[in-house]
Amino acid sequence: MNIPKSHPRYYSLMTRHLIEEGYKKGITHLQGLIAQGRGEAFDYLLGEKTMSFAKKAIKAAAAQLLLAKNPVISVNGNVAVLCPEEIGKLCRTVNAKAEANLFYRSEERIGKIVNYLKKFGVDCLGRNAKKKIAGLESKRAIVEENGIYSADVVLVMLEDGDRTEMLKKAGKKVIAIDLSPQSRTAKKADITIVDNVVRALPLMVKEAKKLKKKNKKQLTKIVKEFDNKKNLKEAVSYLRKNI
Ligand code: PTJ
Repeated sequence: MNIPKSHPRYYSLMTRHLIEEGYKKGITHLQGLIAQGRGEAFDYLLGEKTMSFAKKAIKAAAAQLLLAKNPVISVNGNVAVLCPEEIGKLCRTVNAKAEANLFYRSEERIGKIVNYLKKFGVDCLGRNAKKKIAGLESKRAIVEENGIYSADVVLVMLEDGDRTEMLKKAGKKVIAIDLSPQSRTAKKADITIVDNVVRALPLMVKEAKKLKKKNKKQLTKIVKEFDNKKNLKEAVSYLRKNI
């Protein structure tokens, strides 16, 4: 469908079509369309803009990723089609791995995501997932030994559930991008970016490129000074005001 660029909600509509295409390609799960709608409702209240609380979290997240020894970007069916290029850029900037990890896991979908990301220069893990994250009942528990299993920092996007809690129990730092500041994932993560992945990821790449010039001490200070609870409160009160 041809959406005129002058449409006031052009970018939102284009995103919707990316998810639709993702579903037709067998990458995005049918439930991913519902998750997209849920996100859109929050994004509408945010004015479809990256707010100051998100910018603060993006800076802390970029610093945390640069400090990591084995950072991994977890990719689901929505994220794969929404921002494949930015996943590649972020992996290269912070020296991270990408791993396809799905709630509605099927080896067919994992393969499709890995092949799709290859077109964008991303060597995505996920096909050799033989390890399990302890305490997690869902198929998100199935991970690669060299990827999420041994990661010290994991970036999760667009999910609500108990994975963050279990990843933290396994000793990892978790960064989440979630339009809902009240989801379980948002509340449990160490750093939560309340923003749309399509805006947050490019900003994270930009921020990481800037922060690369800083030393370990300076990066640690940025992470330590960030207060996730306070930041989430700011996001909630902003959304309340906008209703
Ligand atoms: O691809 P799979 O098999 O792993 O399935 C993944 C889905 C997306 C179906 C699954 O993670 C899911 O159902 O997610 P939820 O529980 O609906 O949670 C999605 C969360 O992400 C909600 O809090 C939404 O507000 C938020 N969200 C939706 N779209 C975006 C988003 N956050 C950031 N950017 C978005 N574009």
